[in-house]
Amino acid sequence: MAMLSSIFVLLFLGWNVNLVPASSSPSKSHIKNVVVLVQENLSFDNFAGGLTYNPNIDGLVNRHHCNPYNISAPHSPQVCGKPVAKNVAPDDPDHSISGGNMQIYGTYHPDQEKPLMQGFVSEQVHSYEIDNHNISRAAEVIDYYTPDHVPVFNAMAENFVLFDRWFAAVPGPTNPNRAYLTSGTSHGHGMNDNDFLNSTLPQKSIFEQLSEADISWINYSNTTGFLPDSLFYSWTVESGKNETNVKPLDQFFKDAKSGNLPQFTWINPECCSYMSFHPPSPINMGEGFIKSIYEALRGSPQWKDTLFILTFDEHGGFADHVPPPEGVPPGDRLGYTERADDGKAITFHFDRLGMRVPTVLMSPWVEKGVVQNRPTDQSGEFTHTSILKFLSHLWDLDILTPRVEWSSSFEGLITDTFRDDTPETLPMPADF
Ligand SMILES: *[C@@H]1O[C@H](CO)[C@@H](O)[C@H](O)[C@H]1NC(C)=O
Ligand SMILES: *[C@@H]1O[C@H](CO)[C@@H](O)[C@H](O)[C@H]1NC(C)=O
Ligand SMILES: *[C@@H]1O[C@H](CO)[C@@H](O)[C@H](O)[C@H]1NC(C)=O
Ligand SMILES: *[C@@H]1O[C@H](CO)[C@@H](O)[C@H](O)[C@H]1NC(C)=O
Ligand SMILES: *[C@@H]1O[C@H](CO)[C@@H](O)[C@H](O)[C@H]1NC(C)=O
Ligand SMILES: *[C@@H]1O[C@H](CO)[C@@H](O)[C@H](O)[C@H]1NC(C)=O
Ligand SMILES: CC(=O)N[C@H]1CO[C@H](CO)[C@@H](O)[C@@H]1O
Repeated sequence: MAMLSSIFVLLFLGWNVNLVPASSSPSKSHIKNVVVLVQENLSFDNFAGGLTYNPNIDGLVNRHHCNPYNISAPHSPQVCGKPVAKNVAPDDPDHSISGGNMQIYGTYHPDQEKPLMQGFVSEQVHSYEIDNHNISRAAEVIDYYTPDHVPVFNAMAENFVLFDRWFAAVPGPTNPNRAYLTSGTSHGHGMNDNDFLNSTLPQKSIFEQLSEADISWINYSNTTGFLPDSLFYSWTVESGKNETNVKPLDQFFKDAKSGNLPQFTWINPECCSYMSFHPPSPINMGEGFIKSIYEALRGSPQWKDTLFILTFDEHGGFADHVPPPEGVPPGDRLGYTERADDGKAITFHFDRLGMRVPTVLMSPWVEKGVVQNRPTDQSGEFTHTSILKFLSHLWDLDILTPRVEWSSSFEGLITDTFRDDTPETLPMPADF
């Protein structure tokens, strides 16, 4: 016991475990431009769980994370994560809300179950009807990458701030998470339904708030099958901003180069076949994409005022070992019902967060090599709506929803010291 606690103290003192100071208003003015890129569908353990530059990272390097092959069978073989994830994941895992229930709780209909994170493999076996002895195929949902697989992301994390306890907003798919990211609620949507395709979400978004406050924004988009996130909202179309404030991605590179990025840049990646990381996008093409965005910002005359936030919309069905927080305030009172694969209905009240996803803050105004776990001076957690909380403080905007209010801001991680050692270029993506 005594030995354990001294190990803990050593770990705690010896590494960059950051304490977020409560008040940091003088730092705010250093950031004039905020750039957000939300990539697709990978969990923290899958993408970042193999990073080794700081042993404090809450990943898989010092942990054996296993799931039973069949969670309903008493003596099922265990399937354990190994650092052998493939460049192209062949079987896109289930990431519906009901599938997420199975992954977290081991049942589609959680009641009093503990979130043991034991159902990822079983759900994968079920989704793909994987032959009863094909452990290596089933393991793809729990396998992970090493720094050699993801050198670009590794360099971003190592040079800036990595969050290892940042949760998606919804334990479900892309668009409900993207709606939480941009408006603090999905307005009762739990799947990628048609309302996301015809701009019918009625709630106030960050884009509307920024326009009201006369703060410039552009949604640069490379999407094909999905609308850019700003176009989820009816306001964006009714105000005519769909004509003026949604631009193709190529324009981002021109605007970065000429120093003409707006105060708020929102980037939608292509989805889902080459640059977004979404299966079957190759990991190394996604790495090439995030490298190109970083290097465009780093080379921009605006870099000195810029905060670049990279996150992932949701876990994409890939395994993680940290249970998502429960009992969290929803964005509003609207619930969502879907039918699980067993044919029975489940209703979700948006009162739990989604799985952990990798998130990095990059700026000349953040410290190098910080690994940020849970917030230490505030209640709440770091989650997608932490971005809205931060922006509300940065630009004096109203808090959009109770979920935003509950979320922790990260403005304490913005320092008063300008760094001139931020890398101009990042490594080349891996060939694997
Ligand atoms: C899992 O185990 C249960 C209970 O033994 C069994 O009914 C079910 O068919 C098994 N599922 C698979 C995919 O083998
Ligand atoms: C297991 O699945 C892989 C595809 O991921 C396949 O190539 C292999 O032949 C399968 N092995 C068995 C024993 O079925
Ligand atoms: C990742 O999630 C989406 C929605 O969750 C799902 O259709 C697909 O399996 C994945 N891609 C996208 C775009 O959502
Ligand atoms: C939204 O689009 C779907 C097709 O994607 C269509 O069936 C539906 O009528 C549309 N709804 C509105 C309000 O335009
Ligand atoms: C996506 O971006 C790439 C690189 O800038 C470009 O070549 C491609 O045309 C874009 N596609 C769309 C649909 O915007
Ligand atoms: C913007 O929305 C209006 C109203 O629906 C539509 O007429 C117009 O074509 C849209 N513009 C673009 C560029 O999508
Ligand atoms: C209004 C506008 O510029 N829309 C563009 C948004 O970006 C996509 C590419 O993702 C273009 O196809 C649209 O024309």
